[in-house]
Amino acid sequence: MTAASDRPAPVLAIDIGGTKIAAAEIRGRQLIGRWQTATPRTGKGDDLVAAIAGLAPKHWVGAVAVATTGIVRDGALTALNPQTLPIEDGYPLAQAIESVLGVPPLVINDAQAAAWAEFSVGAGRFNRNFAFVTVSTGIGCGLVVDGRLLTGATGLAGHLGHTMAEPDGVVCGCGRRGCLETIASGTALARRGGERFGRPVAAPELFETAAQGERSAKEVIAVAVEALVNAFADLTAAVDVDCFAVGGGVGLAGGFIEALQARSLLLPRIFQRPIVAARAGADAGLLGAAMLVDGNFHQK
Ligand code: BMX
Ligand code: ZN
Repeated sequence: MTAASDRPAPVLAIDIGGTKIAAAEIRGRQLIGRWQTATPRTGKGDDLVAAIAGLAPKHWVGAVAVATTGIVRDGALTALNPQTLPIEDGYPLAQAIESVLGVPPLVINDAQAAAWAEFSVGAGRFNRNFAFVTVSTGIGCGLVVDGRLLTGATGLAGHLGHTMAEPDGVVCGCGRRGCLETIASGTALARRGGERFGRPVAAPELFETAAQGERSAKEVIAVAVEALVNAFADLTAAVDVDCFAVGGGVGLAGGFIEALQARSLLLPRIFQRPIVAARAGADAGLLGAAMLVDGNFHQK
């Protein structure tokens, strides 16, 4: 038996998304407590931090690790797509969290954190060059190249959702036109489905309707699948990815990964890579952030 004092101190992990903030106490790889609240979408970083302070356990934790949607640079958070999370540019998140929790946190992008969990204990554990792609409200991506997580000098590394998919497409929240996120995210599928159906359609309904054989629902999904597969091929050409793991509510919807796999077989062989389901679960961001702080990951 291990004495309590021999066990590693728990890490308080926090995951800030556009709709919810989750917090968990993590010891080793085990979640030993988990709490959740709605994300205050006020545009004020201080309101996010107040919500986090309300969620956090009041007892001592060894370290604090934060995964968040958006670009993280030197502990400061900026929304690339403010429609996903409205916040002031360069909000000093690490500093604000330290002032309420008393511990300087590690702060990292949510998809980058989840990629690290997938790479370490999930679908990417047998690869050295690996991409985790979450297709949810937005499209997030984290890249591991030669065993190292890429965050990028300005935190932008892996933002595959903001690569060009449709030159004449709609303007994305990031300011570019025709980003992948405007075609293949859950938000985009709902918008494009709604345009076809003439009424609001949520992504799950679009999938159900497509499964029943409805043509326009199938077309909307097929366009998203094609755009994603082409983005995967571009990323493979750029950094020679060994394997793609796909997660997120849309990514893990019935038949979606199979559709990506089938479409990728139409690519020239050199660009084809295995596409598999993510395995680290919905809490991969929390887990990955905790693992990074435990492993003394340093961002410059
Ligand atoms: C957006 C961007 C990414 C994020 C991705 C997935 C913002 C606020 N977020 O592309 O940083 O990783 O969404 O985020 O610009 P999710 O909240 O949809 O999982
Ligand atoms: Zn964009």
